Amino acid sequence: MANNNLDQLINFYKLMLKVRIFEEKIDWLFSRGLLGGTSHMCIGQEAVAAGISANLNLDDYVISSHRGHGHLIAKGGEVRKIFSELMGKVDGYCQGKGGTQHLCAKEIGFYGTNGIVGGGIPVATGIALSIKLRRSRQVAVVFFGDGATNQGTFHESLNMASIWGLPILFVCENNLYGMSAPVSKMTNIKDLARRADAYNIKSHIVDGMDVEAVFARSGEALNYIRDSQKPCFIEAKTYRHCGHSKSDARVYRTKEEEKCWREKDCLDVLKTRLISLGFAAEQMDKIKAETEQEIEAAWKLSEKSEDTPLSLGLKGVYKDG
Ligand SMILES: Cc1ncc(C[n+]2csc(CCOP(=O)(O)OP(=O)(O)O)c2C)c(N)n1
Ligand SMILES: [Mg+2]
Repeated sequence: MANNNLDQLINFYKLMLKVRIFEEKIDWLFSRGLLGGTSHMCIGQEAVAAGISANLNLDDYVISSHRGHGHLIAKGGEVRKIFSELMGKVDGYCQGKGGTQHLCAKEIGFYGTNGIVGGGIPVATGIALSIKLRRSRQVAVVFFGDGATNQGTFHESLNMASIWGLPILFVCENNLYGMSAPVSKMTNIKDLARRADAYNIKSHIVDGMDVEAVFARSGEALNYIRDSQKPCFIEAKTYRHCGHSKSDARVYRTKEEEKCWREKDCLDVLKTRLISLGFAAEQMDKIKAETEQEIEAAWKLSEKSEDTPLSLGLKGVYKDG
């Protein structure tokens, strides 16, 4: 991205902040017992969804994982409808019947968060096959974690995408852990992008804390996919600052490690960049205050909306996982 593309950077800042403040609100609601069940936050990983989605058209497809609020908001999802879904309200994306792990918004090309680790990968591969059969220039983008690359679905899908030449971008958000299991103990390779080599799929490794780098690399990858009708793979090195899900004391990692990644936080990296380009800190504070108001207003609206019949959201029947 050209250094002077300030508007694009400001848009990234607004979007990433929106995702973060939305999830902080969810966290707060859980802590007050105002929201039941569980949720998987992407706090720390916002730059991956933001950078990639900025290269997508409305009719391109995004298929997500269990950690999908950021993917949906970046594809144009409405915060009010996500709140409503989590609250078990009729105004939610799935009329309040699905919750956080079954968010779906076909009208904006978002084909679902997914509670099954690796479950979205074959769905995305099927969608990519349909794109190919329809001879359109759309692409399917699927987000999944490091843990998902040990699932059979991952390997089967990469193989099919490669032999059939499917227009799909596989995005591995390597946040170093699958629940409490460090990636270094779960695989014997340093870079998960190497797994794409086994299927002769082109791959890139990108700093997932740097939205500009994610945007540039994924733009290149998506052009390659649209032009060559071949799949591509991105490994984004990232980190979730929060626990795996609602109740996680994070005993499997050190405070020093967490601090080290906090210092590389994607929003802070972007703020520093904006300041270096002459964007005033006061302007950023103003954007933050406006975003907080926007999230609060969305929450209030969804709170007022009607409970869906058979609503599970508020009753907290889901267990952590
Ligand atoms: C097939 C399957 N196995 C196990 C689980 C339980 N589970 C939920 S999330 C998770 C860890 C996934 O790790 P990763 O793919 O790295 O994604 P991250 O949570 O780090 O975003 C596990 C094991 C599940 N939901 N589905
Ligand atoms: Mg992980």
